[in-house]
Amino acid sequence: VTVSGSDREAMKRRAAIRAVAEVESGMVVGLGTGTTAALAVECLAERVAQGLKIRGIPTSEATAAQARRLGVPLTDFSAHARIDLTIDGADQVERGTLNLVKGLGGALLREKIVASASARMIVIADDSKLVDRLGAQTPLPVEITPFGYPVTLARLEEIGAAPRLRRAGGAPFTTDGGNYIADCAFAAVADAGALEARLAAIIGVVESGLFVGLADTAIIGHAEQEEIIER
Ligand code: A5P
Repeated sequence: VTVSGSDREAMKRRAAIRAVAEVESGMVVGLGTGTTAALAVECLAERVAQGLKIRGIPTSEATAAQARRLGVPLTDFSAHARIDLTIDGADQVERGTLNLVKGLGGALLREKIVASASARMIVIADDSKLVDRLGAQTPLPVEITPFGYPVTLARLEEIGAAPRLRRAGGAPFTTDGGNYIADCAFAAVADAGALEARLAAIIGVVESGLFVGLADTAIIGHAEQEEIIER
């Protein structure tokens, strides 16, 4: 069965609409990054135009720009240290645990800080992202410092990560935080928590795109309906 781009878009939108229905007036809302999260920001903007009173904390400059354009009020961690609800996409969602791979969009560091500061995180995705076991479907993005990056890539290689420095038009891709991304190939990830700890222990690694125990709810858009999975 082939799924057209517009079908996939409809699945993402279905998940986004359902997630935004969870937002209540007075909330501080974490705003994710990527094409799916952008649909949630669109839905949220519609509700704000109808009188919903919220403030958003964006996970990227791109999302901040979208929110400003659509009239979603923004705040930051110096004004609000806690987020009530974050809605974000993912590259892989593991069915049993709701552990995630994130970062193909390059925003994993801010996304992880926002998710970790949230009372609740809802991950939204079309059903191509739902997997039984995190693994080789996509690379695992790892944010690394530009300084000494060849050393850090070699250390990633030592733990079997098969890293590739992400590039954009010839030069290394640079994150909002001014760092680089190593896209790491892994086979099936048996113990996401252990792998996350191994990656975090490498000097030069800023953060990995493994999100372990951060998502509380997954809303998966299928062709005909949405599926809600609680952790
Ligand atoms: C951004 O850094 C990523 O973590 C995104 O959440 C992820 O790439 C999903 O993006 P799409 O919704 O565009 O697939």
